[in-house]
Amino acid sequence: MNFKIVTALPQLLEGPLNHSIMQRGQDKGLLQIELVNLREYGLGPHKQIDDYQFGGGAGMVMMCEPLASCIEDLCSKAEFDEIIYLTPDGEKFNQKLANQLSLKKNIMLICGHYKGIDERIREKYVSKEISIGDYVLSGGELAAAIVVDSVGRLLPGVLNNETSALLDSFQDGLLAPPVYTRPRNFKDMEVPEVLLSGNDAAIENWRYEMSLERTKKRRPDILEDND
Ligand code: 6GU
Repeated sequence: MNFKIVTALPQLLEGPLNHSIMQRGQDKGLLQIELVNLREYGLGPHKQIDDYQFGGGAGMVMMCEPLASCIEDLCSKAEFDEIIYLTPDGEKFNQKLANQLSLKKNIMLICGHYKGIDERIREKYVSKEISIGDYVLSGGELAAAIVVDSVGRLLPGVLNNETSALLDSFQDGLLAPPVYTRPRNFKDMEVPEVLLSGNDAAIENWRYEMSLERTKKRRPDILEDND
């Protein structure tokens, strides 16, 4: 799977996407993540990419021409299944959307800054708009990193143990159960006995009950969404 991430601040994305599981996915050739510096498509000697907004008001808007030439350049080299703009007014990102995106081959992500991008770019090129939650970030880069991480780890072979993604919180509509490792006793707190029993059926049942209880208590909204 290929991600092209259009950004004026590629440095913001170099760290999060080039370590750990995302790095392993890239090393194994299962995942390609390419950062595309929008500045290279900027106008004039200063490579301008933003300008004051029509109608007045504080904050700059990312201009049409640099974005359009960047997007058209990328589209001339590959066919994109989705061109996604990261924006707080987009569709709320969740595990279901991550699962859907993990089935695609080529995805372009566009990161906005300042007041956002010119509306005409959204109309002409963008196929999907995603928000990662009800709060405002300074730009789309951190949101793009979240989308790429959550989608990338779902690709077969990226995680060591493929079943582990299937047991994640949200993947089956429930939060994940609590987990424990050594020591068995930590500051007088014991690991639940059932986990030491060797009884796989009992362990599976306990984990399910804990998931259910935790979901009812913390996120009753996702239980309702399942029906
Ligand atoms: Cl995708 N972008 C920005 N700038 N802020 C956000 C967001 C995205 N999702 C939530 N807040």
